[in-house]
Amino acid sequence: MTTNALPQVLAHLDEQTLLSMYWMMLLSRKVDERAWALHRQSKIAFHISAMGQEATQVGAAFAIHRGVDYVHPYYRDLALCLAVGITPTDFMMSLYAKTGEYSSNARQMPSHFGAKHLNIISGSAPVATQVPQAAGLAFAIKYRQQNGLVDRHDASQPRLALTCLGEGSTSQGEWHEGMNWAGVHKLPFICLVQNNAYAISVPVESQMAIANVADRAAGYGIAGVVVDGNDILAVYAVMKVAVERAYNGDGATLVEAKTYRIVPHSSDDDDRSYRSREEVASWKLRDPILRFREVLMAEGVLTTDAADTMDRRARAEVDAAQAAAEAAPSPEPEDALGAVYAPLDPEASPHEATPS
Ligand SMILES: Cc1ncc(C[n+]2csc(CCOP(=O)(O)OP(=O)(O)O)c2C)c(N)n1
Ligand SMILES: [Mg+2]
Repeated sequence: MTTNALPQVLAHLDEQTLLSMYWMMLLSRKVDERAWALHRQSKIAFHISAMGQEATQVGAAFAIHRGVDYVHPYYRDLALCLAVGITPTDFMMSLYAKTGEYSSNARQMPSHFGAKHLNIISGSAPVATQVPQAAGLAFAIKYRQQNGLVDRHDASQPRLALTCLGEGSTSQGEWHEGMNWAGVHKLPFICLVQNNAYAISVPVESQMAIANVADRAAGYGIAGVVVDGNDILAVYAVMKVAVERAYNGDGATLVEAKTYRIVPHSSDDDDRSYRSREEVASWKLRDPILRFREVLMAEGVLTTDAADTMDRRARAEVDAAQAAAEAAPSPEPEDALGAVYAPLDPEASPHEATPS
């Protein structure tokens, strides 16, 4: 899908929503840029980036019912998770591993997003393990709705599970198991593959013998679609169709967003060893944020002044988030000996248990 979908999608989205989408992409980029700088200043130990993939992630987030649908993200989903409700301060607290950090009280590595109040499920480091877990969640959603089981939310409310991973991770067995399960049980499930052309140093051509990950959808009996992942409105449109399919009980969708990460794999990678500077530069020209900015300006939704103001606001938010994280206390060494997970209330039902 290309920007041919533009008039239709624009008609669907009011100006405020379009500006919110732009804001989320911008905020994610500013948080991301600061994280790289903090790493190079030796203030934080590690960062893994969403830069270049903001259109895919924010487009997807705006298509789902945020906070109600389950999201089982992967490590690169900074923009997706910010759009769902994680704050820049939350993320900075993870980078600095400070006491009170939102996802695990600083026990997880940063970018292992997990927030119960937002229905963001915490993942583990082995790639693709989130896929069968998310398919299992989708199975639970369907089972509980079919059996009228009362949930935290109204059981009659349509709901789905969304998971994300990179194209390289679709070589893992877990991915196939999860996709097959979603197909067999016709689950309210969306798998968003963010195809950024590399799995660390391994180019996609060395990863698979076919052109599109989405072509495999037929093998699982589910819908598959390829979309330009640098075009936020195209991603939003494709995701909306997938969301409606899930809500209507018509089964799962495999969405493949073709995109590119414009920075190294992580703060510990040197991408000069496996890709040319010319290639990276050519993709920077297709930066999804600049592209969306041009669309919004052409449509009269955004002016240069308004864009500059948003830029300054995003920087100020990042400054405040960094200051808050730096001011927060670090864990005591003996905290490492405590419980890995928050203690659960033994009186609560398995579905209602909340950390005490
Ligand atoms: C099972 C497993 N094998 C290897 C790794 C190391 N690893 C971390 S990220 C990554 C590359 C994944 O590439 P891709 O799925 O394309 O996602 P991208 O990072 O490009 O977004 C690898 C090999 C891992 N975390 N888990
Ligand atoms: Mg990749």
